Amino acid sequence: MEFSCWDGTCLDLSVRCNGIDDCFDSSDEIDCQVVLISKSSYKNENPPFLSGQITQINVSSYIDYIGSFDRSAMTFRAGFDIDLSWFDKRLKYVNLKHIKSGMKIGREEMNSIWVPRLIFTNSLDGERTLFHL
Ligand SMILES: [Ca+2]
Repeated sequence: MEFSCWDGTCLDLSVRCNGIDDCFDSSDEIDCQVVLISKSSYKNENPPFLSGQITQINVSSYIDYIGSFDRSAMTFRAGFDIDLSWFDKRLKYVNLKHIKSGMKIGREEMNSIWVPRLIFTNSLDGERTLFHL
């Protein structure tokens, strides 16, 4: 299948929304959102519910580093990568592609959807959740 750039150039559909400007006019990278949200009914402060059950969140993590031990203050620094996954049937998905590492959504989309809060209560930097996209 092919995609037609706004200037009429035809390119393979696989280059549509791949993060690279393939069309001379960059039209292959326009409207590449992954998540469609119903602005009228979606409330991002409410978690999704499946048949009245609590939302299941799958968590995986690994430690990047541990160091900077301070015995007197009883503190140390650590870096984590934490992946969270869940299903939100209120969302519709478009422009999905098979990517081994998985697809990521943009910051604007991330700010528009419900995301579980992940809190480290004993962090030196205070209670907060950081997202790196
Ligand atoms: Ca492209």
